[in-house]
Amino acid sequence: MPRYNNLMTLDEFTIQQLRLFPNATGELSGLLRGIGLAAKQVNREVNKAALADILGVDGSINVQGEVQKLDTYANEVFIKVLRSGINCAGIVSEENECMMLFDDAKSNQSKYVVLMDPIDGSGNIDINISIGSIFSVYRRVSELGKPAVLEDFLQPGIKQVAAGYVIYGSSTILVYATRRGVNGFTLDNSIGEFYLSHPDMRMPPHGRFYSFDNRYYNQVDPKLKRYVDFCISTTENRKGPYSNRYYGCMVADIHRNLLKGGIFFYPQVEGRPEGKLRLCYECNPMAFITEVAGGSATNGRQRILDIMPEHIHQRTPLFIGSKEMMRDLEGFLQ
Ligand code: AHM
Ligand code: MG
Repeated sequence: MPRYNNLMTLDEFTIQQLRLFPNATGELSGLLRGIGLAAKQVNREVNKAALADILGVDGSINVQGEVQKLDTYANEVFIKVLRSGINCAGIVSEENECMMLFDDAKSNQSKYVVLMDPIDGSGNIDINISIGSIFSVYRRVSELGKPAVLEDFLQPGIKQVAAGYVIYGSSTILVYATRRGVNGFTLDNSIGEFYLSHPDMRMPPHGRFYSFDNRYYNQVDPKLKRYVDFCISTTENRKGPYSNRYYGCMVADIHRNLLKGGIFFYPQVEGRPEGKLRLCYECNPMAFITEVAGGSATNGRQRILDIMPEHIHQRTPLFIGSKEMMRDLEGFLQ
């Protein structure tokens, strides 16, 4: 008998969580089930990408620039699954300039909206290196029964009800956080189920990895340069320099740091005064997961989760990771 016969599926886990709240409606469980289903479909295409002619660019441009075929495919899959369910009033996606409202009687009754980056690390698709999907769930502030409004999506990250990511790596893992904790589920491809494999994830307070694209070293604030110098030096209370790991996929870098401890940063650089990463569907969900797991995340001056977003595709510098490493960094940035 497989030893994981006793393990819980994603569905069983969310339903178990539901039982803890007598007034819960099951909407969040339904939403997570939908996201899990979309992730499995994306995973299937990722696994046969070269065979399914899904590598390369699709010819269109999104708010970031060139779009890969898999970006488009994943975006369509997540939209279809969320639209056909009854637990989501609308979405914001990196791939669509405007919010998308599911304006039908059932969807207008649902209390949640979702923001997502269907594929994070798109540059890795063609070279068979880890990529991810990121999602963020908010309770609407607008009246139920009517279509969602922009304000439902423009809430500070601290208001997230749940946030998560999927990493399509050597195995496919879905990690999601609520205020109660962070849990990871590994996809068993043979039966197409996510099983709880990483219960109650806690980020080590210190680690040995720093993730930063060194090509920007000469473009960043001198204070941050000194921190990078610190990362690669030997100090009294630390045996040796940190290892540099930068996958070009924030999900993969932060997933590793969550498990092993580490720090990731994408600061402001020349020509990118606000950095590259998007506040609402990249930084906020990763900051929420990291904080619930015991780490922290800032833009260099302010906690990411406290930023009041002004527009849905807003960018922000991001510094995120293990608590003690973030404390060291903040000492340099002061
Ligand atoms: P994407 O959503 O278009 O893939 O962009 C986000 C990605 C992050 O995952 C990654 O950390 C960063 O862009 C890499 O950018 P760069 O090549 O500038 O280092
Ligand atoms: Mg993307």
